[in-house]
Amino acid sequence: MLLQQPDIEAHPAGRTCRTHCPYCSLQCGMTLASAESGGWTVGARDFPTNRGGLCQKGWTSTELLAHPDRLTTPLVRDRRSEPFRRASWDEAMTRIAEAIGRTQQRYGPDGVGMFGGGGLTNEKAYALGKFARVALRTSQIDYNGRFCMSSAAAASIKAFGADRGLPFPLADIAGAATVLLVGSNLAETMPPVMQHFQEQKDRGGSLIVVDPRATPTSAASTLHLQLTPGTDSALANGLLNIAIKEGYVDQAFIAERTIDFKIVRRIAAFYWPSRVERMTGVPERQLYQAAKLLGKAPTAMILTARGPEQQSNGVNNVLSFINLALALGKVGKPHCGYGCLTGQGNGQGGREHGQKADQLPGYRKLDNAEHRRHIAQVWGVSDQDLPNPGQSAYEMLDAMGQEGGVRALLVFGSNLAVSAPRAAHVEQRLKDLDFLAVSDFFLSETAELADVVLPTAQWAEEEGTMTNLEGRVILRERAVQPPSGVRTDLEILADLAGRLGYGRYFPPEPAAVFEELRRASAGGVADYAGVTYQRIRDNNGLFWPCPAEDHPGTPRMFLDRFATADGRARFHAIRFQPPAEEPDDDYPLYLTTGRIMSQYQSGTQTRRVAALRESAPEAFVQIHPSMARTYGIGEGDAVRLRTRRGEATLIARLTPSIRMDTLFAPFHFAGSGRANLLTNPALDPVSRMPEFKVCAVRIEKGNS
Ligand SMILES: Nc1nc2c(c(=O)[nH]1)N[C@H]1C(S)=C(S)[C@@H](COP(=O)(O)OP(=O)(O)OC[C@H]3O[C@@H](n4cnc5c(=O)[nH]c(N)nc54)[C@H](O)[C@@H]3O)O[C@H]1N2
Ligand SMILES: Nc1nc2c(c(=O)[nH]1)N[C@H]1C(S)=C(S)[C@@H](COP(=O)(O)OP(=O)(O)OC[C@H]3O[C@@H](n4cnc5c(=O)[nH]c(N)nc54)[C@H](O)[C@@H]3O)O[C@H]1N2
Ligand code: SF4
Ligand SMILES: [Mo]
Repeated sequence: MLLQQPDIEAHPAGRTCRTHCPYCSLQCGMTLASAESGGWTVGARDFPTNRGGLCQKGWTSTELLAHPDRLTTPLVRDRRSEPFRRASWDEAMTRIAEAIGRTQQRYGPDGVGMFGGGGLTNEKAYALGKFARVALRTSQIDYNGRFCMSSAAAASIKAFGADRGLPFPLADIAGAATVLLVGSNLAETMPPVMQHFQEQKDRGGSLIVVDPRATPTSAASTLHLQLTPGTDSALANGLLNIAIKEGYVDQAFIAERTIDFKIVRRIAAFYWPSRVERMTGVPERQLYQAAKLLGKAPTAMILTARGPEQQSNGVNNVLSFINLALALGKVGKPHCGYGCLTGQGNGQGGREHGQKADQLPGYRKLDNAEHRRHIAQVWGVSDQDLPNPGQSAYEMLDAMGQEGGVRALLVFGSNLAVSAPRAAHVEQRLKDLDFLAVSDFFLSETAELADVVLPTAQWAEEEGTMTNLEGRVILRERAVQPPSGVRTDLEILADLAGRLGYGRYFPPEPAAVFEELRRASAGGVADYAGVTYQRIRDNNGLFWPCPAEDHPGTPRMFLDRFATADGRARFHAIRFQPPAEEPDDDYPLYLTTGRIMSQYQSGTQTRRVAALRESAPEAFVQIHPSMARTYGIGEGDAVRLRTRRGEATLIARLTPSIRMDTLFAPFHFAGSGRANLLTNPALDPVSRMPEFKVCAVRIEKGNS
């Protein structure tokens, strides 16, 4: 056994701490109570989002605190062919500081890159972005949110002038007469949120689900549109065509609060229902039914998730649904609106405070002179010294170790070897690096490739703020002592900054970082100036923008005006474009990828929880029984999937819930079952989002 058992210093038995779940963006309220027998028990809390509910992942989350695989000492090695050996913090940090110095001397500041995560607290995301710009002076920093909601974020900024995933609280859903849920499997990805949809249903509301698969979410719907993967904007334009024809559009709203409807109207004319049926596979009758449910409803919401967003046309897909919401006049009014269902624990806050390649804190822009000046002044540096925007996540990974690319990489909060598209290529690029350091609490598949691994604290062992999918800033309280030998990411950054001569810029305490973040974000789009830890405790969180300590926060945005210069929302002319790759003779099926209930993301955490592993132990692919018969494939057979990127071996699961022409594989598993060995890194031109949701695939039985 490489690693020692951690010795968790228990708090007095009976102590209960109010906190939030470590995983997804619902950030369910939970309590942790120290048990007589040692360890901690999880309780659900009546927080406005989860109302006393938790999913299986939340209930089992404390199992990882004292897990035998837990890293409790830094690991180093001289050569990647050698096994790791334990090292002191001083040795590990010295190695990293020296590697940074060596690399930057040879290749300049941009020779060193950083990769962050949407699971990091606001304090960490802020510190990471500042560390890159101030201590490393590199432009090369991006994060896994690029793979998550970046298309929806870009679309919201284009249409509304600002991006807050949901511009209204979840509780508003219950009051919407119709909800159109596009490419989201909430019943598995955020189970407790279904309470809000149940309440909506109980009040007589309708739910329309758009997904190529029948899912537990579509099972709760009034109408399921089972479209062909990658045809979302054709569907949205088709619904708009009917809405215009049937007189559902809100002319007064369009005239008062929007611009550019005329061009969109002209484009919608080309998407008559029978044509859209041919393009999307959704029957005309269902198109009319959906348009009517939306058009006649006094209030309606359109919500998107990764289905339409993780495509090379992701931004346009989202814009086409925003067009529909605007045309119906269902935005910027109570119980109405467009929203993106952000995914990671801090998927919202993680995209606001500077770990993105083009961004500064407060949702400011690195290429805006005024924004640069403000942040430079808060940081106490010269704006001349701030680098320019760098490469997006996949572009940075693709260039690693190559001419002009990053040569040394520091990773905080992402497991790229499993979760990045075209994973075998990314794995090779990670190996091409001169130096890789990873901070994690387990030896993830990415950490396994590193030169230095730093053991970091888990969620319950440090405090920090997260911003949930509603834009509500919440506080995760520290409930447990970290095992001895473990440091927080902020402590790691502070130590490293000290070694690079920038120690005074990087306090290790979350509260001190948050105070600075408040000042840095002041006056920005995502303004946290009025948020304090105490106010969060007293108010069940605070919604940004919250510009002053006497400001109540902003649960609902866009009620009077949009965040554009003239206050009006923009329509965008969107023509349907097919995905980058479509089925052909060699690769005759669509492959789409996503999530299942009991695993989380790259699985570093959830594959280590016994109950979760038992319920989803191995990589599998869903295939329609008729299609399986064609290939002679039976339930439980090992099958090989091939795409132009590579091949993967998975177990066949036969289910009539999937379209005949489509396969679905979850991406949570490592090794030869990795879905990302297959996925296409074709990028959206605006958001630089890879096309995780559509590619062309061939299936073969067994290992033949
Ligand atoms: N259990 C669990 N929960 C999670 C996570 C997890 O890993 N596990 N991760 C969290 C994170 S980071 C995120 S981003 C969210 C994601 O949450 P979701 O977006 O709900 O999850 P996905 O399974 O990625 O995709 C949703 C649906 O999109 C459908 N889809 C596939 N192709 C298309 C298409 O072309 N068009 C349309 N309209 N739909 C399509 C899929 O069939 C799938 O059911 O979940 C969060 N919650
Ligand atoms: N094929 C396919 N691929 C996908 C997707 C898909 O739908 N299909 N979805 C994409 C999406 S939406 C996302 S969000 C990404 C997610 O994929 P990843 O970026 O790999 O996300 P995680 O698996 O959550 O990785 C987080 C890692 O950091 C560690 N970690 C967690 N918290 C902390 C912390 O506070 N500090 C440090 N230092 N480490 C921490 C965890 O142990 C884990 O190893 O995957 C993307 N990849
Ligand atoms: S829904 Fe998300 S936040 Fe809630 S318990 Fe499950 S994983 Fe945790
Ligand atoms: Mo995500």
